[in-house]
Amino acid sequence: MTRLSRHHLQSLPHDVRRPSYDRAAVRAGVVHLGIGAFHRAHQAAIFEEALNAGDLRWGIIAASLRSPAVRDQMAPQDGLYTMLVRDGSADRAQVIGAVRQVIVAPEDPEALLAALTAPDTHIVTLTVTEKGYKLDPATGGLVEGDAQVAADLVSLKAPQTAPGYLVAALARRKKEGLTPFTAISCDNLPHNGQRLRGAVLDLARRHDPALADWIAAEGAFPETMVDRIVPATTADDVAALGRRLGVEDQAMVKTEPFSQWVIQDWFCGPRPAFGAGVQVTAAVAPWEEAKLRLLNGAHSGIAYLGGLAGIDHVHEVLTLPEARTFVEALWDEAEATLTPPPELDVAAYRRDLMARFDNPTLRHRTRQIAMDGSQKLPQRLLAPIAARLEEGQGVDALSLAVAAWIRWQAGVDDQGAGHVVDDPLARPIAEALSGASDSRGRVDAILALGAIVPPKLAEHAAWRETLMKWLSVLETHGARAALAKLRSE
Ligand code: CS2
Repeated sequence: MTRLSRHHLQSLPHDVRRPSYDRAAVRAGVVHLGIGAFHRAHQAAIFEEALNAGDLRWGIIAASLRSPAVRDQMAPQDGLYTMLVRDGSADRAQVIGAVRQVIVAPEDPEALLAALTAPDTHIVTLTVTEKGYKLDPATGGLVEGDAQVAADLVSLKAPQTAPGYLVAALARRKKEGLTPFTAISCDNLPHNGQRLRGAVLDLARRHDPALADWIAAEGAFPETMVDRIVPATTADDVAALGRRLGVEDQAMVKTEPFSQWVIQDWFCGPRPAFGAGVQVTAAVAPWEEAKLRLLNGAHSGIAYLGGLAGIDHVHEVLTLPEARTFVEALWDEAEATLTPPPELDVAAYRRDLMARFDNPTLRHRTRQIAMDGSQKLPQRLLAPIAARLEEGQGVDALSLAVAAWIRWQAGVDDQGAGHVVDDPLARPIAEALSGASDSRGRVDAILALGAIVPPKLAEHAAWRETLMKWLSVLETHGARAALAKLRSE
């Protein structure tokens, strides 16, 4: 089948929305690092609205820091792709034209540095995942033992990491008398702006203290909360869209109607007139914390317990009454640790979340969410557990989710089917677990790892027992029995 390209824009079915602006007149005001499906369904769709509204400064030059896969999907399509919004019954299709170019950074570091240094570039957005910031969770500084960090500490001629690219480009901007860009982290990390700023300043200071001072004084690193569920696209999705469009779109993304972006009001240059779904505000942290602990915390719990029960998709896990009770119990526990923003009606938010998880047409895989647990657990589950323990409150539902993550590390589900543990710490975790012979030993081994569970929490004797109790139920009776036990308690 022919690939989607600019030649097809006029002949697509009438109900497909497409760019209403002249793509040739667009300037690239945004450089994005880490062009995965999430960027294409979230920030790119938002900059597309600015373009559709006639402000042509907000085209995107995007980069992959690792593989050529997305460039190879998008380049033959003139950067065009379809965003399919699935509400559970009908689908809405929109072709997005905001992405002007995709650079594969390891192939052409100079091209990415040139884009970051261009006077037209006002905003740099990042979705490089939790691990892409190269920060040590314990110290908050750059991970010293990482080979790419080590390379960037020696030279920034061909940077290896996201902070490396930002520092190298900011050095050039300073030299050329340009202003910095606003660097916006769009990853699910608490205080993501502060973390990005910390990584950039740490690296800059080690190369040139004056550069670090300039970035600290002139740069902007707003905190953000990003929210939209974007499951990985499957071959079936591409085939079905091809039948609908009459052309093949290998870069399509599928997502839900909901989209939210809360951005701290801290820009050092121009920004678009953001429309619906974007809030620019002074305080992002309460939004971020509520979203991480309610949405993402429940997601991780559903992923590990559902995955162990051999269930492939989030909405299928939630057909089990005991899984719904678990999610509500986890939310009861997590909610009590929040100071939600005054505009957030938590009861309504929880209802809406359950409906979003129930969306049967999204087909969000439990295995996708199970990835990188070591990077996700601290902010999603361990932080609310620590807060509750400090108040002497129970933590059964949150701890069941953590125990399920430990159980997941064994690489087999309750039926004996194998899975790959996809996690940057998979090796040290496996090594730690290999010496343990029972549930207690496995809990002790994980708690001793340091890199994941904060020491103070790891030393909490009563919590250790709770974790042990749930891991033992999971290992002896399986995830469904554990969910039933939580329900009956
Ligand atoms: C998910 C998130 O994969 C995961 O870890 O929890 O990607 C989630 O879908 C988004 O944060 C929703 O905004």
